[in-house]
Amino acid sequence: MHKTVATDNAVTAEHGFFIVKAPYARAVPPGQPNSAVFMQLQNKDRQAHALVKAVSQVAEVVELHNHVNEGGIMKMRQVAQIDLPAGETVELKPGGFHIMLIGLKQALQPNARVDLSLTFEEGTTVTVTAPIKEIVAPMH
Ligand SMILES: [Cu+2]
Repeated sequence: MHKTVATDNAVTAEHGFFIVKAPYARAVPPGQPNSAVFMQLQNKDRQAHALVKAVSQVAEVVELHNHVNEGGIMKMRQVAQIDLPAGETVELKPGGFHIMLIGLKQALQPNARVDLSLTFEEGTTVTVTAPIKEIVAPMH
């Protein structure tokens, strides 16, 4: 069972233990190869889970990323999974965890949408539609 509802400009998708709140993709001009998607991931279960995979038609490759501080410089790196502690909400945001879109097949223009499917370690897949927004922050 999967449902998607739009409330207050924040699209929410829910499936099994997982609620995806307020997903959005970063707008990028034509010719820009990469972008990122952010959201809040809530784990309703009493056990820890993890996001292990994301897929989207808009990019050649989709990776899970985090930012790490290396000698005072923030660098992003791929991670195998994004841990979701029991009962908690983890925020994917600029400068932290994000879903990286690499090799965009199309420009991501404000007010359009990106469809994304998220797969969790126990097998659940949640389909999310993320509005595209302009973001001022310098990092993915
Ligand atoms: Cu990244």
